Amino acid sequence: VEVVGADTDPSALAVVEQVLRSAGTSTFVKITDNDQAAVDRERGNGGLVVFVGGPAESRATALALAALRVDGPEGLSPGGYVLAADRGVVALSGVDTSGTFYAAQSFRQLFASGKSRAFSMRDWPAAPLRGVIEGFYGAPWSHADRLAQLDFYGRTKQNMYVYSPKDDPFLRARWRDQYPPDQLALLSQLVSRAAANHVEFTYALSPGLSVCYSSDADEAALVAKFQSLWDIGVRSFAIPLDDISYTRWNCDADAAKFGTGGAAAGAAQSFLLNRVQQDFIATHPGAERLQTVPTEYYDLADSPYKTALRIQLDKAVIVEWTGVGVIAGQITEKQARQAKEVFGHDILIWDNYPVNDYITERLLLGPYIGREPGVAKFLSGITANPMVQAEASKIAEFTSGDFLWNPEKYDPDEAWLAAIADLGGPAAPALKVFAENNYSSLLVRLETGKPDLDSPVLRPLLAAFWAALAKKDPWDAAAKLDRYLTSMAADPEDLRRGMAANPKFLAEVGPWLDQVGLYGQAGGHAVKMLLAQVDGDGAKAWAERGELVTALKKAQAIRVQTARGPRNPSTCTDVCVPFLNSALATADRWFGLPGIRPQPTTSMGTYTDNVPARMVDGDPETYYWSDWAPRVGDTVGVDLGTAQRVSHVDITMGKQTSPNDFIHNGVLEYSADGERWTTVKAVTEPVISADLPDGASARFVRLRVTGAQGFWVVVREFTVSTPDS
Ligand code: LOG
Repeated sequence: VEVVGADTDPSALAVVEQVLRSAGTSTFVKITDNDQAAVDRERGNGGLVVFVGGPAESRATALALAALRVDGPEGLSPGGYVLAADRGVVALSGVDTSGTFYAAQSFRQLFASGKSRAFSMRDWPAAPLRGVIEGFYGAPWSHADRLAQLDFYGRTKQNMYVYSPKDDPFLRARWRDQYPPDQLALLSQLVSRAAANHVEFTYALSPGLSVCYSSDADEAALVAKFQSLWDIGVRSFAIPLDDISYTRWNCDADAAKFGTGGAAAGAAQSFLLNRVQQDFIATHPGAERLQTVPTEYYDLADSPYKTALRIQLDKAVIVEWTGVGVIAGQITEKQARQAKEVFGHDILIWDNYPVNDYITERLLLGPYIGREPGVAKFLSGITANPMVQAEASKIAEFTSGDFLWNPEKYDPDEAWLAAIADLGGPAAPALKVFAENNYSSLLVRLETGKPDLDSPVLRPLLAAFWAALAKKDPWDAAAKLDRYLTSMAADPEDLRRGMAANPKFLAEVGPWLDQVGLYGQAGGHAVKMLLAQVDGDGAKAWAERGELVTALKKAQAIRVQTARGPRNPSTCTDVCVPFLNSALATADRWFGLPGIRPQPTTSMGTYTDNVPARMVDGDPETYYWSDWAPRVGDTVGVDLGTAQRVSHVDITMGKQTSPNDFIHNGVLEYSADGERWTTVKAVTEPVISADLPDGASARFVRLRVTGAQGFWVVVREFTVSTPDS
């Protein structure tokens, strides 16, 4: 039985009703709280009676709470609620309608856990603004993605979504243009869905690429655009000014009015924002506070620009800040307090996690870490900038949402497991294996001061295996390792079967999933190959070696299309490929095969998919291609894994269609430890063949650039020979 007030939040009721109906044990009855006779009758029937509504929504709920001797939610911060149950009565009461909605979400969670003791809880969020900013570069989320996200925010008690995809033309490139009606209709659906989930939909317009700050026409265009969104129900607005130039004006009028330099830019931006504040926000009762992202959003150093904002920008405007660094490894309470001071405004954090637009070959599926509790408590809140992959972003979003609600009690590992369970459902074990191998990020654990590395479960298993192998007793360790590698190998099938109800997720992660499977397969063969050698079974070891190489090649041939071009996905980063290479090197020594399996090294970037691995693949047709002309000091070379005797180096650079793409002025050098280098000779030609001194021992061999050049660098092969090869 559900007892509701005339003003009880409909979204809260929908959640409660879904829970009660899905329980399916008895019939569901809904009665209004002014029908006291019905309430008494139903209570007499002995069924479960659920009262829903805060003090302003339902009088009966307040009476039910009083009967349970539980205080109401009065005085809790916004979004707070009381949830109590005893002897067949449950009462859900929010300090506001959002609070009642969150009480319903907690009711859902507790009901699912099956616990039925009497209890009462008082719960409220630490951070006022908790949510997500769709603020990345690359393909914007789809409409269906966004609807699913908004429902997800409601379920995880997050209350903010900022609509700010960088590559939506109507937000940046063509910001002045009004939306065509069909697009406005879609936005209108998002706004309603946000409201149903108690999520504030913030519309963010980024005029900075072409705006004339002093222009009346541009201000009018901004306000007109905002008005068109106001008309479909948007009540929260932002004007982000990140990733634009502030040393170059878009119009002469700005130069004349504001002058030049950082202070002028701060003055110009304040001028425009203040006008929008006065002409739009202040004239629209019910509008939320205006938000902006300053052009200097990534540090705490005071500057003429920040000084101008601090003094001239209307205090009502909320300023977003990414922490120290665009991707802040850690954000401390002290930094949060400094940000408030140096920007002189209330601060909302734009947190660049799990965004992957700067590393499109990676998925960031690890937990949210590295932010001190004070960051959530003393600022306006946090919006996390997610990945292009919307469904896959939910893992990190679940954890940041958890942090924002109760940062003092936040445990990233526990939150992460809950996130995996929430997204994976019955397939949670398979999702866990997948996420474990897409785990590392640039964020830094508060407790250890270190970033999480990838593959946290596989890594120790590998270390134990190598140690056991060295002692010639690898069997136990091998069995444990093999079990995990088998779960990786089975992951593509397990996850595709187990999460078939979420085809969007599977489509997003497909190439990464296939790679995890292939690394699992290759790893299994590596273990069997090494064990066969311990057993003295050369034929079996050789067969396993073949399978290993085949799986590894397949893994490295996978391509995913990204906004930065085709990429080979990077899963199990810095763990799987080094393991497989070491296994091959170990095996090949046993086989008495010549050659060393070197790892490529370079300080330069990669042009499209011409990855460094291609200069050590033995195939002169493929090559590594740098994505810029080298600077003095840039290097390219190989890492042999361990220091060993080396005798000769062959390097082929340039290619037919780019014959000048080689290092025109460099030195060839080698080192045993990567610290102290021995020069072999200066080089100026694309093809190099050099003997190394007798007795030379090296782990690293490289070319170091000694003169500036305009040409990029192609390295087809970089080969190091040992005396016995
Ligand atoms: C952009 C953002 C992008 C992110 C990560 C902000 C305020 N702006 O460097 O759109 O997703 O970095 O690449 C950014 O972070 N600029």
